[in-house]
Amino acid sequence: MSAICLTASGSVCAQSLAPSVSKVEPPFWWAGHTINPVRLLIHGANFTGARVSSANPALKVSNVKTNARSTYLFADVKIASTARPGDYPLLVTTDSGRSTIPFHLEQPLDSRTHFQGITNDDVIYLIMTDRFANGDPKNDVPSGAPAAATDRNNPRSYHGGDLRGIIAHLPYLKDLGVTALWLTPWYDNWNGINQCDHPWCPNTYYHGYHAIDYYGVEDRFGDLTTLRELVEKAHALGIKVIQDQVANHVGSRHPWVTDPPLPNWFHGTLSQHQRNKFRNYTLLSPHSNPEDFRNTLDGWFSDDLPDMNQEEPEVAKYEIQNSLWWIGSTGIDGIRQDTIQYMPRFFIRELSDELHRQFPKMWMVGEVFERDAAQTAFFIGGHRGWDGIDTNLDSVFDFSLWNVSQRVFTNKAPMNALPHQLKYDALYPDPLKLTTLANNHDTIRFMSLEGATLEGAMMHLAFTLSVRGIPQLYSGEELGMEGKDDPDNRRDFPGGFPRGDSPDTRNAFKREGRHPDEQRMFEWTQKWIRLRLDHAAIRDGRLIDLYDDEDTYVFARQNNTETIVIAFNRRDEERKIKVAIRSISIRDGADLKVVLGSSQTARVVDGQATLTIPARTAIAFRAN
Ligand SMILES: [Ca+2]
Ligand SMILES: [Ca+2]
Ligand SMILES: [Ca+2]
Repeated sequence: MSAICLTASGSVCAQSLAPSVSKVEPPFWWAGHTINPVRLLIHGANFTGARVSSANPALKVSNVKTNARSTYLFADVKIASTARPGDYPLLVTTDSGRSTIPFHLEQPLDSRTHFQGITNDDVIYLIMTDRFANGDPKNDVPSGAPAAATDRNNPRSYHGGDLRGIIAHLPYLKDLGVTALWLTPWYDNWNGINQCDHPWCPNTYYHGYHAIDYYGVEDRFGDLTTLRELVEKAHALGIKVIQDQVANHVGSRHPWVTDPPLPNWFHGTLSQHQRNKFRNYTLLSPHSNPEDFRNTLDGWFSDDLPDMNQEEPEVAKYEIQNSLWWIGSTGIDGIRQDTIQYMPRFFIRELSDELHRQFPKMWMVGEVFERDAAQTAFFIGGHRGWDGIDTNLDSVFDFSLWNVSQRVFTNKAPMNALPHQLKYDALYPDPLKLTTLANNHDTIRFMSLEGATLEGAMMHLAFTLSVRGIPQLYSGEELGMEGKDDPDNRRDFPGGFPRGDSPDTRNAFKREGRHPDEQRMFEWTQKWIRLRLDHAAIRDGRLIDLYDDEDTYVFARQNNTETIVIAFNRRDEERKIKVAIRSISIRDGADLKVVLGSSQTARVVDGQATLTIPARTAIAFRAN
């Protein structure tokens, strides 16, 4: 935006001296918000000695600060609780002139239909927006972007998927049965083609993890209006939306990198910073030396991911407001917080607390990508760590159980490695709160693991959907899609890209477009989701181990009204397994009837039931 600069006497001032405003963050806020005053970060020029005022008495400005280069202005804006939605421009004045700071207040979204949080009643489905469906070819190559950055034949290029494509396929997701969508970051990323000396270059930021604008929607994906439409239409179908937020770092093309709001905005600079050595254990251990500990917190995730300095209160404030702004302006229900362990624990707590203060049901899951449950447990909320901090974080992904399940169902570990892993639930204040992932966009797809079979993939999925926790699936796994390491694990969803140079020849969003194995996997996924949604015992009941050996695992999910018994057999032949069902208070004469799979009813006799479990499958029984 541009503004005419006038001197105090009313004449047009010299542009080089007068203040000018190019960006206001956040661009709007709400009256009656728990964060009040809101702190604005205003980008522009010539802010030396700036004074900021509001013509409207409903807003009061204080605590104004400029950076040394006079390119950034910080200002607190206190909003009267009675202020109506509308435009509330502020005025920045220096001895050389004045300029307008655009700002407005919005009507808050209805908290009865937005900000619902994620619970054990949900099944989360991860979508990588660029790779799911292209609903709007007009945004495939934004103006000024190199044409070569969009190329479906290059796994590191943009492929054209967008928010409109997700909206178009909401009925598919509803039919599958998932109740929440986690979308990879929709912050605006740089549109160009990145060159570097690493094997992953040239590349683009199609994945969205290199923000250049924390308040912008990626122009290849859509805009804020489309995003709001997506949330509303998803909600209308009973599907929640989870935003992927990245407070740990921004992209190296962010304007802050050459012109930071404060000298300590980042940990280091583009030319002078530590690279993260990923000695992640130092974040957990009480015995770490400060140098290694700080490197893991402050080191850059890669040379093109500048690390935000949350120890600077202005940075922490900016990021917390940004997180709340996205929730308030779109009505989303949850947050997946990227690389959360590389941020100070006090900041995780502050962010969690502020989210819940404004949106009591809000839910945030942190990515602590560790196969060691002690490390993931350290970051979940509900208990204090040795450092005295309770992060109050709602959930973490259960990478350790995911890892064991993949090994078990590709025959690299015995079946009873599952209950042996689950014993570490003792480390969590409430294991039901874990997010149990089947896979994600950073991991090899199940069908591309060594030793993978379709039956193995089916058992892995059934396990993820029936064990304790909030299950999270990755788009494409419901078709048994293949894909090795990044970016191969981010192949396009077949049928999402029906136009362009190399249009899809089939549409796997529809039954007739799926191969027989894909259809088998799809129906299986649908059934296990349905089973979970139909039985509260699977969603939030106790998990009780009933039987385990090398090839078989049987457990119950039990609440006060029902008991569901889930049995896995990975052998090539049917097994008959005697289970001490009395131990879960199921009386003699009761029947264990099959509710998913094919087997026969098992009658409880002398406190025991003999379950018939067919070869290489999972089966679910209901007691009574
Ligand atoms: Ca597109
Ligand atoms: Ca962009
Ligand atoms: Ca960090």
